[in-house]
Amino acid sequence: MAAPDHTVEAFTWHFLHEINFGQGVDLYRASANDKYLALARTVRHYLAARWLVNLRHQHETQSKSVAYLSAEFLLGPQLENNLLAAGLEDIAAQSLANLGIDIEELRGVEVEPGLGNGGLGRLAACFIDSLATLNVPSVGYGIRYEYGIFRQTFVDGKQVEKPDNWLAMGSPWEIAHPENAVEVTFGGHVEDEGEGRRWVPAWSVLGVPYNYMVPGYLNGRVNTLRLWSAEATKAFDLKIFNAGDYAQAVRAQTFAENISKVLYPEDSTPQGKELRLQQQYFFVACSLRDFIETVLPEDYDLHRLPERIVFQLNDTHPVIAVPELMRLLVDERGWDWDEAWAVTQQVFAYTCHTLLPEALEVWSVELLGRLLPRHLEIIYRINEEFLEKVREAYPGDELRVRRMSIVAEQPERAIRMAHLATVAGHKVNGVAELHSQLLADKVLHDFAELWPEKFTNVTNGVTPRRFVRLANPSLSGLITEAIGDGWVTDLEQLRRLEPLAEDAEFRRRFREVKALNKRELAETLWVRDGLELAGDAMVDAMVKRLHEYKRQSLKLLHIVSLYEGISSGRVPLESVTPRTFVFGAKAAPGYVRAKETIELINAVGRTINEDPALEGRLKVVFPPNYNVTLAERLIPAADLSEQISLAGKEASGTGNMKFALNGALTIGTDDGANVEIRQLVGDDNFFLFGMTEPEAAALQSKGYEPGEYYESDPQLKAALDLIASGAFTEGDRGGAAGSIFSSLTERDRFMALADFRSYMDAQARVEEAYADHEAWSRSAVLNVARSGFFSSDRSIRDYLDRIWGADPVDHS
Ligand code: 26W
Repeated sequence: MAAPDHTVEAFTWHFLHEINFGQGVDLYRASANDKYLALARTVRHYLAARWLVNLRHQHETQSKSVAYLSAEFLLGPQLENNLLAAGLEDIAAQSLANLGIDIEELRGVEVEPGLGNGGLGRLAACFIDSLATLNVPSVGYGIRYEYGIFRQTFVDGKQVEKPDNWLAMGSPWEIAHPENAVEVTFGGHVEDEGEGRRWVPAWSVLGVPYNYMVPGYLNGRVNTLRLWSAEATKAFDLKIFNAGDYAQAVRAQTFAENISKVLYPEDSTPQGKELRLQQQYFFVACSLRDFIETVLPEDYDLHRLPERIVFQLNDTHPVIAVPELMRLLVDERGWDWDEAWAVTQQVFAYTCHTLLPEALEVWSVELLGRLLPRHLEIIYRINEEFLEKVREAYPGDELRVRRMSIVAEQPERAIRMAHLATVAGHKVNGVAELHSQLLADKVLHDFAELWPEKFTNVTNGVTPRRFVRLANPSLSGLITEAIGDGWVTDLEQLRRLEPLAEDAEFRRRFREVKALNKRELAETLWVRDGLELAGDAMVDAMVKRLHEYKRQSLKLLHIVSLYEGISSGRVPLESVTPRTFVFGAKAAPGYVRAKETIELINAVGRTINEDPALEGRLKVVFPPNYNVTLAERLIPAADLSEQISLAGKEASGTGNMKFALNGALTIGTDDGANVEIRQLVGDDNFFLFGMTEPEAAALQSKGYEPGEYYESDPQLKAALDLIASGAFTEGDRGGAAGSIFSSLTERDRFMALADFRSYMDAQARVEEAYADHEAWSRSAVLNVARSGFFSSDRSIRDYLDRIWGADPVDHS
């Protein structure tokens, strides 16, 4: 079935067909949602034809593909991206305009699938976009949460979470295939069977696949994202119902569906909840069975599995896939252990996304043994065989054996999922050079010493389609006019803009673009949240999850110190650069300190925004519910990008890359990918401050006394005392103000006070630099020109070269 013609007429025919026969309405009576769903399905028609061709070709050629296993995919709004990838933007706009419909309006109808928390989930979305654009046959496997990341609202400045019922209005980009449902079992016990073992599970659920198209950019490739939804094997027990116990009759159903009901909103501290482990095993078991039994030919010899697939583990969340594959090969296919282990090691690779010890998942043996008794046995065997090798390599070094063991004894017997992933994966990578170095030197040092060749780095990237071409059409136009549009799929071509940084006219037009984006952001924030943005002020943006290591508190100290300086008359108002501080941040619902920080930011913001003495020179704007849709509006309007985490804590960061590519200058520490951004854009075009990782580590081990910094720096003391005084919290010295004051002056785990002075000095350099618009925009243009490296296309090419080893690029 050929794709519809790329003409306004054909598009219109399909759209009206969907309005009448898809939505069952006449156009004149169609709701905005009807029109949006009809438009989405029309675009789907164009992509589906290619999808089928790809799937058929892949089946025929038996080509190797990449499976990206991730518990999160933060996809963002789909309509625009699919219109762009299919080359239908103008045709669609014209077709709808002919029918008196403004496509911009329909864009606003879409609810983005918030199936992720932050960096890790968004990276997965950028990666599947690049895999398709690079023509790599690949499939993303994940969970179709019925409720995504919570909707954040502010009540009196406090975060209040609302359920994200994103499917309520229908989801036109997915196609369900209940006929391919997979049964997944849990619980029960294990018994001997011949010389093998047999798992006798206690209960099961059905995994129903929902397929999403992942189109490459104008290359005719459409890959698949397969998200699993849990359903009851026995939906409804009529006998129990007829016996009158209605609730019991549907209990099995609700119990099963709970598994894919909601995304866990934590992004750093696992709660060790049983349902979370059920979610992880559920989507992994569905995905392995799906690939082996539906993608591979019937009688495929799994000894050759590594020729057909590599499973990339997106952090430890899917690592239960390792004992699952061993179980499928040994228990179900009767292989002996070693041949199964050899194949398992070849097909798995592990990407670590964190440095925080508390973010490394460990599952108690009690829970794992109860939910997945056979998998626990297999993990024990993997560990025994592994520790034997450790003892061979380091005879008598039992301390090392205990350190490296996959099974932790203290504080309780538990499975270290990062150790399991490192032992099983044929490659382990960090997500920025500094991060990968710290993984090898510290977090996984013993393993890097034992297997140095196993450890590598792949610095993160972002897709230029969504985060430049779509998010910043005016900048894209300016770039394409100057160097053509090859940059969209070859971002290093941006380098050709370098000479234009010296061109005053280009710089003027560049500033015009930034000003236009600011006006559009102001419009968006006004309509979305009733928030006012001063059109001509510097936009200083800090948008990321709320976490103490990211140090939103340090940003707050800068703002409070500026305010204290002005209110105390120490700083003449006219000397302060008009600046709008824009925040975007969700806090994990159980993370009290993070929620207090949000509350205090809003309290300080209200005080500053309502203080007439400031004449609007300083403003704090904190739109609720920061998500991909808002990021696309906000990032192109920013002048200054805040990347101020304590060195050695942010694995990479990807927001930092998006800001640099959209012509914002970075103020940041030498942490994560900031280091590589600074190296590429040049020291003169980056506001570096703060301790390096070794300096921070040295201060930590020497013994860090935040109180000393509080006492010795009058500006810092004044700012902290102002917070503690209750000046921003209607005189309330307790609550958020009190606890943040004491946590910073007594513990300050992420050393915000130690970096305060250096940060303030860097901010003074920012003010000075911003006063020279020509110099600032020259730097901004150089940031764009020199950030091509941070394309997720380059990251995927690195994975192909360094980890996946093969060149599964499909040249069809
Ligand atoms: C609750 C368990 C948990 C623990 C860690 C959930 C999610 C995580 C993620 C690994 C946290 C995360 O998103 N890490 C971020 O990953 C990005 C993509 O590589 C990096 O750019 C960020 O630096 C890192 O914080």
